[in-house]
Amino acid sequence: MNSFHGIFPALLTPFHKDGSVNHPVLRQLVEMNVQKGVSGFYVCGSTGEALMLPARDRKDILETVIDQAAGRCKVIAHIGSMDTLTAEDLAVHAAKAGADAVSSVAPFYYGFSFDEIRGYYTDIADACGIPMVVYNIPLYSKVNLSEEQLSLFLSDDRFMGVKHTSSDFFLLERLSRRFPGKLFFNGFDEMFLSSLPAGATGGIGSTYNMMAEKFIRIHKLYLENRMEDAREEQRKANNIISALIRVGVMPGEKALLCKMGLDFGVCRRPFKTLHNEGIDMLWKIWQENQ
Ligand code: MN9
Repeated sequence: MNSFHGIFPALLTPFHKDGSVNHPVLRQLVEMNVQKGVSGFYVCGSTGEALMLPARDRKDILETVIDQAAGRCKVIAHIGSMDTLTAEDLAVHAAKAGADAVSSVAPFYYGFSFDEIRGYYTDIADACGIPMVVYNIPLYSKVNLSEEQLSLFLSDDRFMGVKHTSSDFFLLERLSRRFPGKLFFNGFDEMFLSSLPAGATGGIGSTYNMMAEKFIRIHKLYLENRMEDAREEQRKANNIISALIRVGVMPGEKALLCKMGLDFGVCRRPFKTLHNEGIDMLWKIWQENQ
């Protein structure tokens, strides 16, 4: 199996009460997941709250993850930023720090043209010299990249694949057929099993922080053609994901990790902090679906 195939937790970021990054807990999270057998980590993505973090914190987080992973799995650094210069600086740092690849959300907010978006990606790829994964997440970025636009990236050697955080499996099927050598990371964990026949080579997701073992199993069962067992495992994961969506995904994930003994703290404001009833409901559903 290609070593970039498989399950990549999109790492959450643990914070101290003052908002600084809790590096010892980040190491614990990385170690727990290496032990579970993940294929790698996606660092400083949406789930890591990275778009709300200063560049210095993002660099420090990446260095901690690379150091703790110690070559036992792949590391993809999300370096997406509001401007090309910052993204290039983060990407060059990522390459020097030893990341295996970089990834970026499309530049958003100003409604850039596709030429501007393409220039952003190629400038970063040229600056850092390591492979790029296009992070396609129209729900958050409001940038809808078409099949033809994504194909322009995928036919370029500097681009290794796409993180497909979209329920458009028609698009996933078209692209993965057309570019069989590239990587397609499913982005919505609740649809992981369904993404595999559509052409996904693995997944990058937030719920893998605390339940990577379920998704590693789903992937394995799928490859062994044991579909009913795979569906049963996805059903249990989805019971938990439904509960997470009810309380707020990232605050809920941090609450679960706290329950599991990792001192994760809470998400940065304006994310909310969960009430005890929400945490109790979540923990009950978590336990019922183990
Ligand atoms: O990293 C995450 N996507 C977003 C990927 O945050 C938009 C997913 O893991 C979701 O949090 C998860 C729950 O919807 O699938």
